[in-house]
Amino acid sequence: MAKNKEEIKESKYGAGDIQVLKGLEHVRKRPAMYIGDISSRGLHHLVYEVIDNAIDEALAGYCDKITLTLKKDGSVTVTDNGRGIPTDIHPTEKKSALEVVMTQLNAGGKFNRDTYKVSGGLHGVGVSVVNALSEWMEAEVVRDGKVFFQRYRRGVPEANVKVTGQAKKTGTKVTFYPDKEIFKNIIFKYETLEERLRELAYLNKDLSITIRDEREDTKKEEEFHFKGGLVDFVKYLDESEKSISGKPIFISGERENVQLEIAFQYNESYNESIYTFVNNINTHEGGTHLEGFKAALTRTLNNYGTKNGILKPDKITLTGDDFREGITCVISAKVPEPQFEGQTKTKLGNSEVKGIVQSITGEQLGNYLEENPSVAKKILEKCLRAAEAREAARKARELTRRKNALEISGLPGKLADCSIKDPAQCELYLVEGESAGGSAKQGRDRRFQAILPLKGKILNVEKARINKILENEEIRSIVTAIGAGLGNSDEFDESKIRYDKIILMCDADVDGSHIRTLLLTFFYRHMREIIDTQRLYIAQPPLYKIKRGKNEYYAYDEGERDEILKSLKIDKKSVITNGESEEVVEEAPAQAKSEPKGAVISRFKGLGEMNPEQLWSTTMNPETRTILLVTNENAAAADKMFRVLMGEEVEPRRKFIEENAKYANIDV
Ligand code: 0R9
Repeated sequence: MAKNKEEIKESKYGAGDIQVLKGLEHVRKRPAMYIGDISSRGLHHLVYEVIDNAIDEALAGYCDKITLTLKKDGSVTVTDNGRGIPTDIHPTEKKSALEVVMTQLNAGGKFNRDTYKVSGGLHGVGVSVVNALSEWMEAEVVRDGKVFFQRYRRGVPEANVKVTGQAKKTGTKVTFYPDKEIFKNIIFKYETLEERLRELAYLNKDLSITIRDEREDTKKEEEFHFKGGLVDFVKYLDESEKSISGKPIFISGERENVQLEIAFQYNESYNESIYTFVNNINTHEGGTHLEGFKAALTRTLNNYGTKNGILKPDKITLTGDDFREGITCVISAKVPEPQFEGQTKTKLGNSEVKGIVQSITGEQLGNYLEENPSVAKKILEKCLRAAEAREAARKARELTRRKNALEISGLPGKLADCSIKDPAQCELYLVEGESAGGSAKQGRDRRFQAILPLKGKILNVEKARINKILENEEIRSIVTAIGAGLGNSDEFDESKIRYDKIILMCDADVDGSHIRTLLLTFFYRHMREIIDTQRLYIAQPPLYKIKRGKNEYYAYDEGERDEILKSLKIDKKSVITNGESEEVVEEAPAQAKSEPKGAVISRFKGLGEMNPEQLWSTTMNPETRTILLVTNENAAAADKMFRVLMGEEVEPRRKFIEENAKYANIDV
C-alpha cells in the first residue's frame, strides 16, 4: 500500500534530523537566548553573525575581501573570498558539511579550527541561528572548481546540497531574509551596519570590506580598507581634535599566543576615550587587557616624568586618571580562548592577558619616550595640568559639600521633587526654560514626577575641564538632583541614583535641539552610567493641535497631522491655522470659522505655549506619552559625533552636518 504524505515525511527524518529540528525550534521559541533580543539590535546581530564567520576565515589567513549587500527585496547577502565552507560528506552526520554548519547549533565549533575564533558573549552562536530566524536562506559555496548550493526555509533545507555550476575561484555567499514572524521590523539600517564594518576594517588592516545598498534608487556603496589599521582608527576618531603627540603611538607584539596591537595619542581635550576589542568584539566593559594597558601607562609615564624632572612627586601625586586625560586609544587583542564576563559578557576575564599587555606596553612605550623626548615632555606636562585641575576640582567639591550640608534637604532649591522616595518609581524631568518648568510643575503627577527647570543653555562640557564643569550652577543642580555624583568610574555611585527615568524635555526648535545636545553631551561624558543603564529619555511634545468643536487632537509630526485631518474627514480647505503658526496649512475662507466641520490647527512653538493640562496629557502622562530611550550602541561612533558637534574644530562639524542633515537620529 502506498504511504500517505505524512508517513513519507516522517520516515524522511533520522535521529540526527530530529535533533536538528528540535534545536531550530528552540532557537525560534527563545530567540533572545541566542541573539540578545528581537529588536533592531537583534536583527542587526544576524548580519554580524554571518560577517563574523567570514572574518574568522580572514583571521585564519585565507580571505581578504568581504562584501555586504542590502538587496532590494529586503534580504542581505554576505560574500567572502575564503576557501569556501567545506562541502564533503561529514563523517558522522553523513551529509554535506555545508548542511551541518547551516542547520546544526554550534556545528562550526566541532570542526576545531585553530584560529582566534569569535566565541563567548552573543557572538559566535553560529550561522544556523541566523538560518532558524530567517524566512529563507541560501548558501552558495565555490570550491574544488564547483559551485554548491542549498536553500532553507526557517532553518530547514528545502533539498540536498546541489552542484549548480563550475567556477575557478573560491568563496562563500550567504543570503538571508529575516523572518517577520520573529522580528517586528526587518528593515536594516545602513548607518548601523556601516559603522560596524568600518570598525572591522580598522581592526583588520589587510581586509577590504564593502557595503552596498541596493534598496533605494540612489544606490550607495563604500569600500573600507585601512592599511594603517589601528593608527588610522585613532586618527579617524580624533579627526576633529588637535593631537599633541604628532602621529599616534603604535605598540604591537605577541606573547603566549596572544597577539596585541595598541594605537593611541593625546589631544587637547579633557576626554578619556579608550576602546578595547578582543577577537574583533568590542569589550565595552573592559577587562584584563585594559587593566594591563592602564597599569603600564601610569607606571611608565610616571617613571619617565620623575626621572626627567617633569613630575615632582613631593609636590603633587598624579593618579591614573591624570595620565589618561585627552587620550584616544584603541586596544585590539587576539586571544585564543577568550573568557567573557560581566553583565553584558563584554569584559575579558583571562587573567594571563593583563601581564602580557602590561609588559609589551611598558617596554615599547618606555622606548618610545626615550626616543621622542619632546613629545614625551608635552604629554607629561598635559598630565600635570590635569592633576592640578583635579586638585582644584576636589577643593571646589568640598566647598559644595559643605554648602549643601547647610541646606536642609541638600537638594537644589528649584527642584520640585516628587513625594514617593522609591527611585524605581520616580522620574526626573529636566525642562528647558523657567516658564515650561512652571507648567510642568503644575501639570505633573507630583507623587512620582520631579521637575528641574533649566535656565537657558548649560555649559558645553566638551570644551571644559572638570573644575569648570563643577563651577556651573545648572550642572551642579542636575548632579545633586540625581544624587549619585559625577564621573564615569569610581566617583559615580549607581546605587544612589534617585530616579528610574531622567527625561529631557526641550522645545521642538533649534535652540531646544541645541540644549538637548548639550545635555546629551554632559550625560555621555560625565554620567554615562545613566545612558548605559537605560535611564535617559527624550520627551516628545506634540507639534500640532487640531481643535474641532470641543475635541482636541495632537499630532507629533506633519504626517500625523494630515492623518488626523483625514480620519476626521476634514477638508484641508476648511482648516484655519492659528495666527501664531509659522506654517500656513491652507487658508480657509472666513465663513469656515462658523462651519461646524471646520477645524483650527495650532503649531506649538515651545513647551511654554502649552498649559499644564496640555503638557500633562500630551507629553508627561505615562499612559499616553511617547518617550524615546537614548541608547549607546556604538561608543566609538557616539564619541566621534560629540567631538565633531561640540568640539573646537569647525570644518569637521560642517562636513558632518552636511552628510547627516537628512537623518533625525537620537541614538548617541
Ligand atoms: C559569507 C559568510 N562566510 C561564511 O559563513 C564562511 C564560513 C566559512 C568557513 C570556512 C571558509 N570560509 C567560510 N566562510 C572554512 C573552510 C575550511 C576550514 N574551516 C573553515 C576548509 O576549507 O578546510 N567555515 C566556517 C565553519 C566551517 N567552515 C566548517 F565548520 F564547516 F568547517
